[in-house]
Amino acid sequence: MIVGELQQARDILRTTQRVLILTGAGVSAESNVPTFRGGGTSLVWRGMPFEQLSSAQMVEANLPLVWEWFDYRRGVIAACEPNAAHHAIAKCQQSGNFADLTLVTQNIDGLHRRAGSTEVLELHGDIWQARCRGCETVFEMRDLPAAQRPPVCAGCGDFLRPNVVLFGEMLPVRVLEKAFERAESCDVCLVVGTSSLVYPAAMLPEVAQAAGAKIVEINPEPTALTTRADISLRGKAGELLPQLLAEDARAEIS
Ligand code: BJW
Ligand code: ZN
Repeated sequence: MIVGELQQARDILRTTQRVLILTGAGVSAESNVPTFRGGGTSLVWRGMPFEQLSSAQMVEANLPLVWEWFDYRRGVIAACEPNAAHHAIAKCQQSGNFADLTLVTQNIDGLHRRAGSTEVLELHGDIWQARCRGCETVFEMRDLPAAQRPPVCAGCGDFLRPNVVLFGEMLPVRVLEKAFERAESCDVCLVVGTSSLVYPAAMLPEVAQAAGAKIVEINPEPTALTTRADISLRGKAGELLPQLLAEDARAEIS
């Protein structure tokens, strides 16, 4: 019964100081950003599965196609606004209700920052940036000529690529280390809108749990994490997160 479980989750959070929130594509679903998986389907573009498009191999094999794919995605995301879930997290960070609140996201859409979250550990990069394949310099997409594909590095002349982490690529080391440090020291790991299938991100709740943290999951569907979670709230992030993170966590849920 969701009301009872929601109350239980709020009770856990009431006595908690250190929280790690891990978000995935589902947190942006109510902003109309398509998820990769869920509902029994997997994202496909021009007949190609996203696992093939968003891969290290495709950057090597067909960089112009990778740019087309990410230009398309940027166009979709540009029309999206942060939703109640992003806002609830940002508000909670700003309220200082928890002594330590770490936000880790697998999302590349930038919607947490747009909602006002200041410290966001972006594990899979940022779709609004490009990076030089040669010298690794990072550029903001808005500073690059939209007509030049692939864009060229002003410093070394090599081609740029989207500054995102594709299958088969390493995650940004400092960001990942920080996320693991926080996972090891949190009391509650709140996992929102992720299928928990992609590693190493999916290891964070496992590490937190091994170190003694409780796991609370929010997802409309069961996931790879559900059986391990202490509480699994079945519902939408935009509906449940504002209730879970409401400042008056002592109030009973009606
Ligand atoms: C809602 C909702 C609502 C809907 N409210 N919820 C260990 C074991 C097995 C494999 C591996 C392993 N370690 C590494 C691997 C390989 C690979 C991997 O994990 N593969 C698995 C899929 C099998 N990992 C990697 O390659 C990673 N790199 C790496 O490990 O480097 C070391 C290495 C180097 C070289 C060789 C070998 C190893 C890199 C992973 C990078 C992932 N990148 C992507 C694409 C980013 C760019 C792009 O956008 O195109 O990141 S893949 C894609 O999946 C994207 C996401 O961030 C990521 C996670 O997806 P997420 O967020 O969970 O979304 P969905 O769509 O899966 O789920 C949405 C959920 O929302 C669903 O559950 C819905 O029900 C729910 N939902 N509405 C709340 N309203
Ligand atoms: Zn360069």
